[in-house]
Amino acid sequence: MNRIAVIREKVEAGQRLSFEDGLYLEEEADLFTLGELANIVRERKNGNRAYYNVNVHINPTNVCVFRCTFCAFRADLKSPKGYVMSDEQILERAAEADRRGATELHIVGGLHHQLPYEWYLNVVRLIHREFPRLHLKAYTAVEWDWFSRMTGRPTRDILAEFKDAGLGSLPGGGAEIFHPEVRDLICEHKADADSWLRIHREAHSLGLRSNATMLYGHIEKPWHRIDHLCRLRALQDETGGFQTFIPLAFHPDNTRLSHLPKPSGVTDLRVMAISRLMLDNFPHIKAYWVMLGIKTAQVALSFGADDIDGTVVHERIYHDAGSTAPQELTVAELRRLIEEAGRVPIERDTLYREVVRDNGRWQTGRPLATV
Ligand code: V47
Repeated sequence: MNRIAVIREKVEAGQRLSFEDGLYLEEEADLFTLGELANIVRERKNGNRAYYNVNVHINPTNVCVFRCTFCAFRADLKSPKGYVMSDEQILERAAEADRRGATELHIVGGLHHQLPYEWYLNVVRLIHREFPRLHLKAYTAVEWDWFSRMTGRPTRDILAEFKDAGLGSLPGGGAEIFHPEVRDLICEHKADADSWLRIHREAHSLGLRSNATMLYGHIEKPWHRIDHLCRLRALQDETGGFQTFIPLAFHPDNTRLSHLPKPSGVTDLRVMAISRLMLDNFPHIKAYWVMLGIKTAQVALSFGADDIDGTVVHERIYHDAGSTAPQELTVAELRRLIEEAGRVPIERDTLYREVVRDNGRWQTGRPLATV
Protein backbone atom coordinates (compact mmCIF):
# COMPACT_ATOMS: atom_id res chain seq x y z
CA MET A 1 0.00 0.00 0.00
CA ASN A 2 1.34 3.44 -0.78
CA ARG A 3 1.83 6.02 1.94
CA ILE A 4 -1.28 8.07 1.26
CA ALA A 5 -3.45 4.91 1.34
CA VAL A 6 -1.99 4.08 4.77
CA ILE A 7 -2.73 7.61 5.98
CA ARG A 8 -6.27 7.39 4.58
CA GLU A 9 -6.85 4.14 6.48
CA LYS A 10 -5.62 5.74 9.68
CA VAL A 11 -7.89 8.77 9.21
CA GLU A 12 -10.90 6.58 8.47
CA ALA A 13 -10.17 4.42 11.54
CA GLY A 14 -9.72 7.52 13.75
CA GLN A 15 -6.06 6.66 14.41
CA ARG A 16 -3.41 9.24 15.20
CA LEU A 17 -1.10 10.49 12.43
CA SER A 18 2.61 10.54 13.24
CA PHE A 19 5.08 13.40 12.73
CA GLU A 20 6.28 11.57 9.59
CA ASP A 21 2.71 11.27 8.29
CA GLY A 22 2.28 15.01 8.79
CA LEU A 23 5.48 15.75 6.94
CA TYR A 24 4.42 13.47 4.11
CA LEU A 25 1.10 15.31 3.84
CA GLU A 26 2.95 18.64 3.79
CA GLU A 27 5.36 17.56 1.08
CA GLU A 28 3.49 15.08 -1.10
CA ALA A 29 -0.29 15.13 -0.74
CA ASP A 30 -2.42 17.00 -3.28
CA LEU A 31 -4.91 19.64 -2.17
CA PHE A 32 -8.07 17.65 -2.88
CA THR A 33 -6.88 14.58 -0.98
CA LEU A 34 -6.03 16.80 1.98
CA GLY A 35 -9.46 18.42 1.83
CA GLU A 36 -11.25 15.10 1.55
CA LEU A 37 -9.38 13.59 4.51
CA ALA A 38 -9.73 16.71 6.67
CA ASN A 39 -13.44 16.81 5.93
CA ILE A 40 -13.84 13.26 7.26
CA VAL A 41 -12.45 14.41 10.63
CA ARG A 42 -14.35 17.70 10.52
CA GLU A 43 -17.69 16.00 9.95
CA ARG A 44 -16.97 13.25 12.46
CA LYS A 45 -16.37 15.85 15.15
CA ASN A 46 -18.83 18.59 14.21
CA GLY A 47 -21.25 17.14 11.66
CA ASN A 48 -22.50 19.74 9.22
CA ARG A 49 -22.41 22.54 11.78
CA ALA A 50 -20.31 25.67 11.35
CA TYR A 51 -19.94 27.99 14.32
CA TYR A 52 -19.72 31.77 14.59
CA ASN A 53 -19.99 34.19 17.48
CA VAL A 54 -20.92 37.79 18.12
CA ASN A 55 -17.79 39.43 19.42
CA VAL A 56 -15.89 42.71 19.52
CA HIS A 57 -12.13 43.24 19.67
CA ILE A 58 -10.33 45.71 21.89
CA ASN A 59 -6.58 46.38 21.84
CA PRO A 60 -6.05 48.61 24.90
CA THR A 61 -2.53 49.65 23.83
CA ASN A 62 -0.27 49.04 20.84
CA VAL A 63 2.90 50.23 22.58
CA CYS A 64 5.20 47.23 22.92
CA VAL A 65 8.69 46.60 24.27
CA PHE A 66 9.19 43.77 21.77
CA ARG A 67 9.89 44.10 18.06
CA CYS A 68 8.57 40.90 16.52
CA THR A 69 9.57 41.00 12.88
CA PHE A 70 6.10 39.98 11.65
CA CYS A 71 4.15 42.63 13.56
CA ALA A 72 2.77 45.83 11.99
CA PHE A 73 0.58 46.65 14.98
CA ARG A 74 3.18 47.51 17.61
CA ALA A 75 4.52 51.00 18.27
CA ASP A 76 7.54 52.40 20.09
CA LEU A 77 6.94 54.26 23.34
CA LYS A 78 7.51 57.66 21.75
CA SER A 79 6.02 56.90 18.35
CA PRO A 80 3.15 59.15 17.20
CA LYS A 81 1.34 55.93 16.26
CA GLY A 82 1.39 54.68 19.87
CA TYR A 83 -1.76 54.87 21.99
CA VAL A 84 -3.10 53.82 25.35
CA MET A 85 -6.87 53.71 25.81
CA SER A 86 -8.34 55.52 28.81
CA ASP A 87 -10.73 53.80 31.22
CA GLU A 88 -13.57 55.76 29.57
CA GLN A 89 -12.58 54.55 26.08
CA ILE A 90 -12.28 50.98 27.31
CA LEU A 91 -15.69 51.11 28.98
CA GLU A 92 -17.22 52.74 25.90
CA ARG A 93 -15.92 49.87 23.73
CA ALA A 94 -17.38 47.35 26.18
CA ALA A 95 -20.68 49.26 26.15
CA GLU A 96 -20.65 49.15 22.35
CA ALA A 97 -20.09 45.38 22.48
CA ASP A 98 -23.01 45.06 24.89
CA ARG A 99 -25.28 47.22 22.67
CA ARG A 100 -24.38 45.04 19.69
CA GLY A 101 -25.43 41.95 21.62
CA ALA A 102 -21.87 40.59 21.74
CA THR A 103 -21.25 37.62 24.01
CA GLU A 104 -17.46 38.02 23.93
CA LEU A 105 -14.83 40.74 24.16
CA HIS A 106 -11.46 39.73 22.69
CA ILE A 107 -8.74 41.70 24.53
CA VAL A 108 -5.08 41.70 23.46
CA GLY A 109 -2.43 44.36 23.03
CA GLY A 110 1.17 45.42 23.47
CA LEU A 111 3.57 45.06 26.38
CA HIS A 112 3.86 48.70 27.34
CA HIS A 113 7.21 49.94 28.66
CA GLN A 114 5.68 51.90 31.53
CA LEU A 115 2.17 50.68 32.32
CA PRO A 116 2.14 48.70 35.57
CA TYR A 117 0.64 45.26 36.14
CA GLU A 118 -2.36 46.85 37.87
CA TRP A 119 -3.30 48.71 34.67
CA TYR A 120 -3.79 45.43 32.79
CA LEU A 121 -5.68 43.94 35.73
CA ASN A 122 -7.87 47.03 35.89
CA VAL A 123 -8.94 46.56 32.23
CA VAL A 124 -10.48 43.20 33.10
CA ARG A 125 -11.84 44.27 36.49
CA LEU A 126 -13.43 47.43 35.09
CA ILE A 127 -15.19 45.73 32.19
CA HIS A 128 -16.31 42.74 34.25
CA ARG A 129 -17.83 44.97 36.92
CA GLU A 130 -19.88 46.96 34.41
CA PHE A 131 -20.70 44.16 31.96
CA PRO A 132 -20.57 40.85 33.83
CA ARG A 133 -22.31 38.92 31.02
CA LEU A 134 -19.56 39.68 28.49
CA HIS A 135 -17.08 36.80 28.33
CA LEU A 136 -13.57 38.28 28.55
CA LYS A 137 -11.15 36.31 26.37
CA ALA A 138 -8.07 38.23 27.34
CA TYR A 139 -4.30 38.42 26.99
CA THR A 140 -2.03 35.94 25.24
CA ALA A 141 0.59 33.77 26.94
CA VAL A 142 3.17 36.39 25.91
CA GLU A 143 1.31 38.98 27.97
CA TRP A 144 0.98 36.63 30.96
CA ASP A 145 4.71 35.99 30.75
CA TRP A 146 5.31 39.75 30.68
CA PHE A 147 3.16 40.29 33.79
CA SER A 148 5.28 37.68 35.55
CA ARG A 149 8.54 39.34 34.45
CA MET A 150 7.20 42.72 35.67
CA THR A 151 6.08 41.50 39.08
CA GLY A 152 8.40 38.57 39.78
CA ARG A 153 5.26 36.52 40.58
CA PRO A 154 4.48 33.07 39.14
CA THR A 155 2.15 33.12 36.13
CA ARG A 156 -0.23 30.68 37.83
CA ASP A 157 -0.90 33.13 40.68
CA ILE A 158 -1.39 35.94 38.20
CA LEU A 159 -3.87 33.93 36.15
CA ALA A 160 -5.76 33.07 39.34
CA GLU A 161 -5.93 36.74 40.32
CA PHE A 162 -7.26 37.71 36.89
CA LYS A 163 -9.77 34.88 37.00
CA ASP A 164 -11.15 36.32 40.23
CA ALA A 165 -11.31 39.71 38.51
CA GLY A 166 -13.43 38.36 35.64
CA LEU A 167 -11.12 36.70 33.13
CA GLY A 168 -13.11 34.13 31.13
CA SER A 169 -10.53 32.40 28.90
CA LEU A 170 -7.26 32.88 27.01
CA PRO A 171 -6.93 33.64 23.29
CA GLY A 172 -4.43 31.60 21.29
CA GLY A 173 -2.01 34.31 20.16
CA GLY A 174 1.72 34.52 20.73
CA ALA A 175 2.41 30.92 19.71
CA GLU A 176 3.86 31.90 16.30
CA ILE A 177 6.19 28.95 15.51
CA PHE A 178 7.48 27.12 18.57
CA HIS A 179 10.75 25.75 17.19
CA PRO A 180 13.70 27.94 18.31
CA GLU A 181 15.25 27.79 14.82
CA VAL A 182 12.40 30.04 13.72
CA ARG A 183 11.24 31.64 16.96
CA ASP A 184 14.67 33.07 17.75
CA LEU A 185 14.66 34.85 14.38
CA ILE A 186 11.15 36.32 14.44
CA CYS A 187 10.51 37.06 18.13
CA GLU A 188 13.74 36.44 20.00
CA HIS A 189 12.89 38.05 23.32
CA LYS A 190 9.36 37.07 24.07
CA ALA A 191 8.05 33.98 25.89
CA ASP A 192 9.56 30.83 24.40
CA ALA A 193 7.66 27.67 23.46
CA ASP A 194 8.03 26.05 26.89
CA SER A 195 6.71 29.18 28.60
CA TRP A 196 3.79 29.47 26.16
CA LEU A 197 2.84 25.84 26.75
CA ARG A 198 3.37 26.04 30.52
CA ILE A 199 1.06 29.08 30.80
CA HIS A 200 -1.72 27.33 28.87
CA ARG A 201 -1.22 24.23 31.06
CA GLU A 202 -1.58 26.43 34.16
CA ALA A 203 -4.68 28.14 32.77
CA HIS A 204 -6.26 24.76 32.06
CA SER A 205 -5.44 23.57 35.57
CA LEU A 206 -7.33 26.60 36.93
CA GLY A 207 -10.38 25.64 34.87
CA LEU A 208 -9.81 28.27 32.19
CA ARG A 209 -10.19 27.15 28.57
CA SER A 210 -7.89 28.51 25.88
CA ASN A 211 -7.19 28.59 22.15
CA ALA A 212 -4.00 27.97 20.21
CA THR A 213 -2.59 29.50 17.02
CA MET A 214 0.26 29.05 14.56
CA LEU A 215 1.64 31.88 12.42
CA TYR A 216 2.62 30.38 9.06
CA GLY A 217 3.80 31.50 5.65
CA HIS A 218 6.95 33.45 6.60
CA ILE A 219 10.39 31.88 7.18
CA GLU A 220 9.31 28.52 8.60
CA LYS A 221 9.70 25.17 6.83
CA PRO A 222 6.92 22.55 6.64
CA TRP A 223 8.55 20.45 9.38
CA HIS A 224 8.47 23.41 11.79
CA ARG A 225 4.71 23.54 11.31
CA ILE A 226 4.32 19.82 11.99
CA ASP A 227 6.55 20.11 15.07
CA HIS A 228 4.35 22.99 16.28
CA LEU A 229 1.16 20.96 15.82
CA CYS A 230 2.66 17.92 17.58
CA ARG A 231 3.62 20.03 20.61
CA LEU A 232 0.08 21.40 20.88
CA ARG A 233 -1.38 17.92 20.48
CA ALA A 234 0.83 16.61 23.32
CA LEU A 235 -0.38 19.34 25.71
CA GLN A 236 -3.99 18.73 24.72
CA ASP A 237 -3.51 15.02 25.55
CA GLU A 238 -2.40 16.13 29.00
CA THR A 239 -5.06 18.75 29.83
CA GLY A 240 -7.91 18.71 27.28
CA GLY A 241 -8.21 22.47 27.87
CA PHE A 242 -7.86 23.74 24.31
CA GLN A 243 -11.04 24.56 22.47
CA THR A 244 -9.97 25.66 19.03
CA PHE A 245 -6.90 25.94 16.86
CA ILE A 246 -6.49 28.91 14.53
CA PRO A 247 -3.85 28.81 11.78
CA LEU A 248 -2.85 32.43 11.11
CA ALA A 249 -1.59 33.36 7.64
CA PHE A 250 1.26 35.86 7.68
CA HIS A 251 0.40 39.34 6.33
CA PRO A 252 3.64 41.08 5.33
CA ASP A 253 2.63 44.72 4.73
CA ASN A 254 4.26 47.30 7.02
CA THR A 255 6.32 44.63 8.81
CA ARG A 256 10.07 43.98 8.86
CA LEU A 257 9.34 40.94 6.69
CA SER A 258 7.53 42.97 4.03
CA HIS A 259 9.84 41.52 1.34
CA LEU A 260 8.15 38.12 1.75
CA PRO A 261 5.13 37.18 -0.33
CA LYS A 262 1.79 36.48 1.33
CA PRO A 263 0.92 32.77 1.59
CA SER A 264 -1.29 31.71 -1.33
CA GLY A 265 -4.87 30.48 -1.11
CA VAL A 266 -3.62 26.95 -1.74
CA THR A 267 -1.18 27.16 1.18
CA ASP A 268 -3.97 28.49 3.40
CA LEU A 269 -6.22 25.53 2.59
CA ARG A 270 -3.39 22.99 2.88
CA VAL A 271 -2.37 24.27 6.33
CA MET A 272 -6.01 24.28 7.45
CA ALA A 273 -6.52 20.67 6.33
CA ILE A 274 -3.24 19.39 7.79
CA SER A 275 -4.01 21.12 11.09
CA ARG A 276 -7.38 19.34 11.24
CA LEU A 277 -5.70 16.02 10.51
CA MET A 278 -2.83 16.36 12.98
CA LEU A 279 -4.82 17.90 15.86
CA ASP A 280 -7.06 14.89 16.35
CA ASN A 281 -7.76 15.91 19.96
CA PHE A 282 -8.85 19.51 19.26
CA PRO A 283 -12.63 19.84 19.04
CA HIS A 284 -12.56 22.87 16.70
CA ILE A 285 -10.50 24.43 13.92
CA LYS A 286 -11.16 28.06 13.13
CA ALA A 287 -10.96 29.77 9.75
CA TYR A 288 -10.49 33.34 11.02
CA TRP A 289 -12.03 35.34 8.19
CA VAL A 290 -10.11 38.55 8.98
CA MET A 291 -6.86 36.72 8.33
CA LEU A 292 -7.91 34.44 5.46
CA GLY A 293 -10.25 36.82 3.70
CA ILE A 294 -13.93 36.00 3.45
CA LYS A 295 -13.71 33.87 0.33
CA THR A 296 -10.97 31.54 1.55
CA ALA A 297 -12.61 31.29 4.98
CA GLN A 298 -15.80 30.12 3.30
CA VAL A 299 -14.00 27.44 1.28
CA ALA A 300 -12.01 26.41 4.38
CA LEU A 301 -15.29 25.11 5.87
CA SER A 302 -14.77 22.17 3.48
CA PHE A 303 -11.06 21.82 4.31
CA GLY A 304 -11.27 21.01 8.01
CA ALA A 305 -12.60 24.21 9.58
CA ASP A 306 -15.87 24.25 11.52
CA ASP A 307 -15.74 27.83 12.85
CA ILE A 308 -15.27 31.22 11.21
CA ASP A 309 -14.90 33.42 14.32
CA GLY A 310 -17.29 36.32 14.73
CA THR A 311 -18.45 39.79 13.88
CA VAL A 312 -15.06 41.07 15.20
CA VAL A 313 -15.30 44.91 14.70
CA HIS A 314 -12.30 47.19 15.38
CA GLU A 315 -9.63 44.62 14.41
CA ARG A 316 -6.17 46.23 14.17
CA ILE A 317 -3.42 43.59 14.11
CA TYR A 318 -4.27 42.30 10.62
CA HIS A 319 -5.55 45.54 9.16
CA ASP A 320 -2.29 47.30 10.13
CA ALA A 321 -0.49 44.48 8.24
CA GLY A 322 -2.48 44.93 5.03
CA SER A 323 -5.60 42.78 5.47
CA THR A 324 -8.22 43.91 2.96
CA ALA A 325 -11.01 42.07 4.79
CA PRO A 326 -13.77 44.39 6.07
CA GLN A 327 -13.67 45.62 9.68
CA GLU A 328 -16.84 43.83 10.55
CA LEU A 329 -19.29 41.21 9.31
CA THR A 330 -22.92 41.26 10.35
CA VAL A 331 -24.58 38.15 11.71
CA ALA A 332 -26.67 37.96 8.51
CA GLU A 333 -23.47 37.98 6.42
CA LEU A 334 -21.79 35.33 8.58
CA ARG A 335 -24.85 33.08 8.35
CA ARG A 336 -25.15 33.54 4.58
CA LEU A 337 -21.46 32.67 4.06
CA ILE A 338 -21.90 29.50 6.09
CA GLU A 339 -25.17 28.46 4.44
CA GLU A 340 -23.76 29.06 0.97
CA ALA A 341 -20.91 26.71 1.90
CA GLY A 342 -23.52 24.02 2.57
CA ARG A 343 -23.16 24.12 6.36
CA VAL A 344 -25.60 24.84 9.17
CA PRO A 345 -24.78 28.10 11.02
CA ILE A 346 -24.82 27.89 14.81
CA GLU A 347 -24.15 30.87 17.02
CA ARG A 348 -21.91 29.83 19.91
CA ASP A 349 -20.52 31.62 22.92
CA THR A 350 -16.80 31.54 23.69
CA LEU A 351 -17.16 28.16 25.40
CA TYR A 352 -19.04 26.65 22.42
CA ARG A 353 -22.47 26.65 24.02
CA GLU A 354 -25.28 27.42 21.63
CA VAL A 355 -26.62 30.98 21.93
CA VAL A 356 -30.35 31.50 21.67
CA ARG A 357 -31.65 34.97 20.80
CA ASP A 358 -35.06 36.45 21.25
CA ASN A 359 -35.98 40.11 20.74
CA GLY A 360 -32.46 41.41 21.27
CA ARG A 361 -31.90 39.29 24.39
CA TRP A 362 -29.53 36.32 24.41
CA GLN A 363 -29.05 33.25 26.50
CA THR A 364 -26.83 30.22 26.23
CA GLY A 365 -28.64 26.92 25.93
CA ARG A 366 -32.37 26.47 26.17
CA PRO A 367 -34.83 27.52 27.46
CA LEU A 368 -34.37 31.24 26.94
CA ALA A 369 -34.65 33.01 30.28
CA THR A 370 -35.54 36.68 30.47
CA VAL A 371 -32.52 38.81 31.15
O1 V47 B 1 0.10 36.29 18.09
C1 V47 B 1 0.61 39.44 14.31
C2 V47 B 1 -0.49 37.19 14.72
C3 V47 B 1 -1.70 36.96 16.62
C4 V47 B 1 0.67 39.42 12.15
O2 V47 B 1 -7.91 32.93 20.18
C5 V47 B 1 0.06 38.26 12.60
O3 V47 B 1 -9.83 33.14 19.19
C6 V47 B 1 -0.23 37.58 10.46
O4 V47 B 1 -3.96 35.24 18.16
N1 V47 B 1 0.38 38.68 9.95
C7 V47 B 1 -2.81 37.60 17.41
N2 V47 B 1 -0.40 37.35 11.76
C8 V47 B 1 -4.20 37.19 16.89
C9 V47 B 1 -4.68 35.94 17.52
C10 V47 B 1 -6.12 35.53 17.40
C11 V47 B 1 -6.89 36.01 16.37
C12 V47 B 1 -8.23 35.63 16.29
C13 V47 B 1 -8.78 34.77 17.20
C14 V47 B 1 -8.00 34.30 18.25
C15 V47 B 1 -8.61 33.41 19.28
C16 V47 B 1 -6.66 34.67 18.35
O5 V47 B 1 -1.69 37.54 15.34
C17 V47 B 1 -0.28 37.13 17.06
C18 V47 B 1 0.47 36.78 15.80
O6 V47 B 1 0.64 35.38 15.70
N3 V47 B 1 0.03 38.30 13.92
N4 V47 B 1 1.01 40.15 13.23
C19 V47 B 1 0.84 39.61 10.76
N5 V47 B 1 1.48 40.67 10.26
